Amino acid sequence: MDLKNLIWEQEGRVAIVTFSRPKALNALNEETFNELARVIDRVESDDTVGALVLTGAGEKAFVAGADIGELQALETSMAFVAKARRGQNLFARLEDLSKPVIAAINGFALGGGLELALACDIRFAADSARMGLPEINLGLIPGYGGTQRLARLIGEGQAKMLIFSGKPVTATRALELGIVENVLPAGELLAEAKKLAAELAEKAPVALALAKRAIHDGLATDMGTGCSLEAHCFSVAGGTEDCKEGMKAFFEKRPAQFKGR
Ligand code: CO8
Repeated sequence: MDLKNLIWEQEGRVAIVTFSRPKALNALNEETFNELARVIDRVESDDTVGALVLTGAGEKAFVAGADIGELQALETSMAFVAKARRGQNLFARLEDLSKPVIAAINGFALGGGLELALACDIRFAADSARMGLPEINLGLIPGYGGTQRLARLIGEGQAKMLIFSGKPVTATRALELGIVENVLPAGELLAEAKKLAAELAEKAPVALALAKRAIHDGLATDMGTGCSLEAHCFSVAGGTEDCKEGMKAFFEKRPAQFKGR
């Protein structure tokens, strides 16, 4: 792909996309958003991609937030709203991808950078990483879904601690809080994220997409409606060729060969 601020690589069925804007610690400017939109389209439509890993270039930052220079240039409240909605819509599309997305947080994930990671399915962090929502220190609040996703993920009180104080937390604390699923030595982070992505990319794609749908949409509703959605997704998975293959392979004591239908 022809990209300036992102690097696209593919290893087998895993796409690895690296945020790379070294002069601004990989901060998200409009150009990066446009490129991320193209990456999301590609991942959704490309059958050779089964999982996506997002990471940051260099050792210092995953993504240090929205580009503060661009925010400074906004003159009206409506311009702030438009920018927030654009980011929210893009991160919603990322979250909505039918394929698993893993954030490999290699350094600072601040503001929009943490909000980006929160829109991923699974977060691995380097032991040296720092995460936070420091917008309050700019006289702002998180605007790319952070107030909503963080509170849902770690609870209202802990989310308020992070958002009100603006203080970043260490990777170990992020693990305790449930912001990340795993903390690894920096040198092993990407390899471990890619390893998990490769494993997930071999699962039955329709079942994986349906599990993701049931979890996401279920969390947005009550238990009864969620269970009803689960039963529906379960029945769709049960009608796939991959389901027949999975059960046949079980009794034949061999690995299943999934085809995505
Ligand atoms: N935007 C633009 N440039 C940045 C950003 C950023 N978010 N972060 C770092 N940079 C630049 C610095 O200006 C600096 O540039 P230069 O070398 O030209 O001076 C370069 O990157 C290196 O940064 P530092 O010299 O500051 O490096 P340090 O090691 O001293 O500090 C930090 C590293 C702690 C990560 C520090 O750079 C920092 O605090 N960065 C800003 C973090 C931040 O506040 N992020 C939140 C931004 S706001 C946001 O994300 C809102 C999201 C919702 C928007 C909704 C739309 C309205």
